[in-house]
Amino acid sequence: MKVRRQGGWEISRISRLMKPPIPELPNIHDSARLVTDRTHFPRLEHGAPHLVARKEKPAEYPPRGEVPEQTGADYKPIYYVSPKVSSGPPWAEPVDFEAALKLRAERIGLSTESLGTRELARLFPSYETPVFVNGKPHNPRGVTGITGQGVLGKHGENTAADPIVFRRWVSPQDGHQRLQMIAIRRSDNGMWAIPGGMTDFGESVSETLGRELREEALGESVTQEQAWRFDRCFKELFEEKGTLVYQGVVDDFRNTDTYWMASKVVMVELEDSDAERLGWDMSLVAGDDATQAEWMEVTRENLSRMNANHGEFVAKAVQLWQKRCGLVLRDDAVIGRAPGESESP
Ligand code: RP5
Repeated sequence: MKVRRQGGWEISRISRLMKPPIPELPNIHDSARLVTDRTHFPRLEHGAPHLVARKEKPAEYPPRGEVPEQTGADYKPIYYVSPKVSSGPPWAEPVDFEAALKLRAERIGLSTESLGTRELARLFPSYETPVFVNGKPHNPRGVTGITGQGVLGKHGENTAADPIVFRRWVSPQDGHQRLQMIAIRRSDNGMWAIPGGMTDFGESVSETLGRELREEALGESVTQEQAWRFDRCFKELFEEKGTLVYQGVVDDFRNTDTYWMASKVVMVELEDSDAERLGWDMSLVAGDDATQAEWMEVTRENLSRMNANHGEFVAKAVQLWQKRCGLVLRDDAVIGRAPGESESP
């Protein structure tokens, strides 16, 4: 019942009229919920040691050195810089730390003479408490068995933004209303992930959120003109309705002791009216460095298989979503009510 018009999708009035009615919501006990208000996320606490970045790695990295249990024990990290980075692509800083430092300092008009921790923190900003060893930024989540740039473009923290986009969807199979999210499959490690990406120089976080969402989950299906419209509308959507879920270091498989990923994670629930504003029928097409894009059900099982600590980002987003709408989510993505909760207006 969708009407495809040239250069874009349009949701027809008929498809809206034919939308299945919202089913009666089941009662969901605490024991069956994905998260409750009391669920903690220890790995999202700033400074907590990484798990993924100590055992996983891109195929081109050498094996990670052993990370000792106790601090002060013998530790021999392996140094690795990818040829993708050392060949000097526009997205990477010079591998030489002093050269990169000089470039950053020049950009903000800072002298490189006698740099203290305050100046270094300005030059190498971090979402977490910065750690400098001999004037160089170090991963605030501790050691990883690898030092050197790996495949990351920036010295110290490499900043990304992650958009969590939810929608409610009535399953034609069982008539339950379920929570879904936009997920992509990454081409580098084959894992399902939030469609996030690096913040370009001079770009605001809400711009990155919208642009990455469009590039990775709408792919080549949009014209240049539509791309501009999407980017503008998504940016507005995140600014108007977005809820901050997390801001800090990401437990990413590319991280090293001195180069690491961090992100600002923002959640938004997409309604039909938002899709209409975007002129979008909510269909997804993988693009950029994604091999698949899907509306994935927010189940415990799906979250446990996500890239980095994205499953925890989404679980925390669900916690905030529940508080906001007064509904609860079962661990198989079914939306319901806590027993004893009355119908919300
Ligand atoms: C993750 O890598 C972030 O959470 C974000 O989703 C992603 C950004 O890297 P690219 O997808 O741009 O490689 O750590």
